[in-house]
Amino acid sequence: MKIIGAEVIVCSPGRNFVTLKIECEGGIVGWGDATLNGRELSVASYLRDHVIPLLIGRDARKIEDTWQLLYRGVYWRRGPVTMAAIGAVDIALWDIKAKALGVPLYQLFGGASRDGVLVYTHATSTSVEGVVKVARDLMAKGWKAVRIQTSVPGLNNTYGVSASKGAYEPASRGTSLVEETWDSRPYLNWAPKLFEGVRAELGPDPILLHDGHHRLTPIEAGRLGKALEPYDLFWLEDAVTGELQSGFDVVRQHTTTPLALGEVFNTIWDCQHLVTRQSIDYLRMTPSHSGGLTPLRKIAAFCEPYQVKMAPHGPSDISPVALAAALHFDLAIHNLGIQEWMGHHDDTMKVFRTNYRFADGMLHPSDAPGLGVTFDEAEAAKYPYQQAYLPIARKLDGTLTDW
Ligand code: EZ4
Ligand code: CO
Repeated sequence: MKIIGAEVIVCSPGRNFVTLKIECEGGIVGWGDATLNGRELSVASYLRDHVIPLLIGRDARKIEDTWQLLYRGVYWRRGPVTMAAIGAVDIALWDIKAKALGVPLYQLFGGASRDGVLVYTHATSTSVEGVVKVARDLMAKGWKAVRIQTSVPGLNNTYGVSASKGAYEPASRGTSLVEETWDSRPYLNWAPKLFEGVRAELGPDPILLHDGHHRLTPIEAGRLGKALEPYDLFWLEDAVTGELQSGFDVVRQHTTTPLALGEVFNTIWDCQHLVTRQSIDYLRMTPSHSGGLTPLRKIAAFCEPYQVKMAPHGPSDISPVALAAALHFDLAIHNLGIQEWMGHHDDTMKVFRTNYRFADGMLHPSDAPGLGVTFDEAEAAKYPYQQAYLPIARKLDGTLTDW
């Protein structure tokens, strides 16, 4: 099963996506997702200029050896651009292998460990009343788990809240960077009141999550986790940046609120200390940004004895191809926590034809062979790439801080 062609397709149906198509002798096609929000073209170049020339003529069945070639065989390892590119190749090769064998991908990972994958989505608003209403509407549609984010009184324009109506979408088109403001004091005062208000309205049953988006210091995060304990969060995500791994040891000393981290990690080395020290509870690494399903399955196995559960990142900037890859992984591994599913723009869903299905708060990847997602190239051509950037954040005195 020789690889006879590979192509990178950049399109912008609602937002930018970088998609890899790999074609084999005999006509089987596999799809991979190489999207890196705000730096899309760098991954497209990495694939087109450096990776695809090495793929042509290789045996598509040799997934492990191809992964080692693209990771270990390059000398310059790791980093988001490299790992997103390798991830796209790896996902596409697993898609091809499962299609060649005529099975849904999860069957190659040991089969289903559960009936479906528990998913959470986002409820965002400017107020407690507003976010309660959004959460109630979601629960009426079957959702069992909801991430709660609101504006922070005293700060204009904060992560997680739409500037316009509709689903939250952080990237904005054009070259003028959106600036958000940040100050930990008003946030630390607000977050416990927010969750007190939400629990008072929604009661104890719904699974509630919250994302701090890397902005606190370890001691601030410890205080927040402690203050949120009465409201039974499923997790507090990205309380502190993951670069300071020992910072999570400090957070742990102060709170029993479960901690999630890792959406920006790309290799096992980013989480080694966190896992072995048991200083996080959920690891947010996802197949596309982590170099594919091959390394992510090894990372899940590494986490298992430490009782750290996998909870892949699933924002709208991860395409339906990588979401489907995550769902096959989630269904099969033993140590699954939860899967994020933010949903996609209607135009995105015209380009990516999916088979995954939602019922009772869970997603199932489908029993179609391979990933179960196809990419409509003619439709994609209607949505050319548009330059777009993620926002930046500044403190009240103008200092640039983590977004
Ligand atoms: O900010 O995917 O948990 N989800 C998130 C996302 C990230 C975006 C960045 O591209 O934190 O909203
Ligand atoms: Co996040």
